[in-house]
Amino acid sequence: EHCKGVNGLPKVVLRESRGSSAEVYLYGGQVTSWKNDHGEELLFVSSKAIFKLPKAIRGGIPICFPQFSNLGSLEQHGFARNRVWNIDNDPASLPTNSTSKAYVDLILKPSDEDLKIWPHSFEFRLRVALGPGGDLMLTSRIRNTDAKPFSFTFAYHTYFSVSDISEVRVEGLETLDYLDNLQNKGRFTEQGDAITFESEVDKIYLSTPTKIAILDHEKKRTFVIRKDGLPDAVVWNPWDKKAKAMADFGDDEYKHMLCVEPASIEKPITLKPGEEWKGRQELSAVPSSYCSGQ
Ligand code: TA6
Repeated sequence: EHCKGVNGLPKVVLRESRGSSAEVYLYGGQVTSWKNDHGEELLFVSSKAIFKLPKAIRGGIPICFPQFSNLGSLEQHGFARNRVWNIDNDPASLPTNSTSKAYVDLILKPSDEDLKIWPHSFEFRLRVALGPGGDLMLTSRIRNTDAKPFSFTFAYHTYFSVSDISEVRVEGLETLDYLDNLQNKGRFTEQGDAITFESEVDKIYLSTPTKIAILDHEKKRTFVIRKDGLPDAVVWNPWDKKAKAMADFGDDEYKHMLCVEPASIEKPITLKPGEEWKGRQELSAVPSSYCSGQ
């Protein structure tokens, strides 16, 4: 269903037969809600989020393209999340092999202004789909429609809603190397057991597995991320000081969110003319018997 959201911004609401739902704003192609079949909201969006171009919406799943963070000359996280996308009515452009009926295809192409700051023409097709069990699937297909190669970095900057960050564990990143944004992007190696959170974290884990789990003790719930074409994963929580410094983020909200972001950062993706790259993330939320301190 195509309708109007905050500030009259166009959005699409997806509903799956068993009751799960998702909302995608055409603004930024950004998912801002993913609810399970009990109507529980699984993504974090700040109560102070600004739904007004050109600011990115604080929460949900901002798409970082063609540049992650400040790793280049563009604005922070690139311009894709600050542009209005269109609904892609040319289904022929994407295989309809998706099992779910509840999906929307969006497309972004560079404007003349965009080409001035990033002189590469591309077609970015995003499919957001709800699976039969309420899983949320994002598939990005980026095609080089230019006459010369280009390279880019990419992330699904996913904000998960958690009950209490001090009782959350992340499994799947143990012993991996990471670049620490809080230590001049220096390279370190992660400890041998699950990651827990006591202070600000901003790490780019390298060559990560397909599956990463986020365990929420209080909710007895585990988020499972399955990814494809995205070798890295960013883990970010601003904690109290950085939270206070963000106008579009409540002072205490860091306690109830965690970003785990499937990404391709360490090795930028290069596309020759006509080539297409595909990057997928599939999110599920399953009951888990995790008890903290295990
Ligand atoms: O993903 C982590 C990060 O790069 C942090 O360094 C922090 O800047 C965060 O993204 C949020 O960036 P934003 O531009 O959305 O405020």
